[in-house]
Amino acid sequence: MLDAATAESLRAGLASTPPEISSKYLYDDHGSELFEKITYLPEYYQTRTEIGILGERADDIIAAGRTHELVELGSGAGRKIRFLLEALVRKNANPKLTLFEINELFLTQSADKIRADFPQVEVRGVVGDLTTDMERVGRGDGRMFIIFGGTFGNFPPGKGDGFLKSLVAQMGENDTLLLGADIVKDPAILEAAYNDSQGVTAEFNLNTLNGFNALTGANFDTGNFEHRAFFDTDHEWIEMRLRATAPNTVTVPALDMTLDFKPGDEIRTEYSCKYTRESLGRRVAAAGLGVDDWFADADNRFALALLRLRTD
Ligand code: AVJ
Repeated sequence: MLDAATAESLRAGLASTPPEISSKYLYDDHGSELFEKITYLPEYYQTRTEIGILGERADDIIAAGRTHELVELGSGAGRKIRFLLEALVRKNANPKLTLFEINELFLTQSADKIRADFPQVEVRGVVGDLTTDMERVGRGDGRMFIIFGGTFGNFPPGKGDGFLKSLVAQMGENDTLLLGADIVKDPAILEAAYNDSQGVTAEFNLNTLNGFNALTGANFDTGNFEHRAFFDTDHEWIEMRLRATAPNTVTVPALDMTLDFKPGDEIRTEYSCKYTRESLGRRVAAAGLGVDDWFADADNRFALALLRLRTD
């Protein structure tokens, strides 16, 4: 059964214009596999660009942060943190790593692998949800909190500020936040990254409906919808939507709702915000953060922004 808070937020999403299903439902097991596949697509430059930056600049990033401890928020498959760990070990007598992750099994596996490969690093695992349990990481000094990838881009302005503030509440003046940011660029390049020629992103997007069905007992038929992704130049974000291709009615038992779709009706499934150094600065200012350093690739496609608490 659905808990009341989840049901309420699903209902509110569906009642908005256009109706919305949160992008977190993209990442069931199948969706996570599809996203992994996306990261290797020729059009999807983000992951390989970020890894390239880490490969070239890890030592500079650790030096700029004056970092003793890494705190990875939402530890992924662990490909990326290793570059920073290697740099930390080169610079530091007592290197530490905290992994903060919602999935306990995943956390234990990642932590064990890192302990085996980096015996000199003190590794700590913390189980929690980024949006509600941030205080579990506790306080420290010279910590670098890290959110890799374009994950932060999923929070359009106004959403995700609570999460940022709860993170800032754990940060001291010598701590930093390293935030992955996809850079605003030629819309053709951006749109190609979300409309790949192999159709993997389309399958990933449509899979939202399977996740939604599993969660709510709804009967969405993915055959009645098609993938759509476009760059909104005013807001500087990519939106993914699902567009009805045939008239259809969906019942949602857990929400006690019936949804009617005409051809052309759309559901929003994801925002992916794009930034410049300046626009990211404006975005995080309300949470009390400022951009202290900016590590971008030579083609200015992707950046790792180093943020600190603002002192002014
Ligand atoms: C995982 C949020 C970084 O926004 O680019 C990939 C998700 N969506 N293709 C992104 C995604 C469509 C991705 N993030």
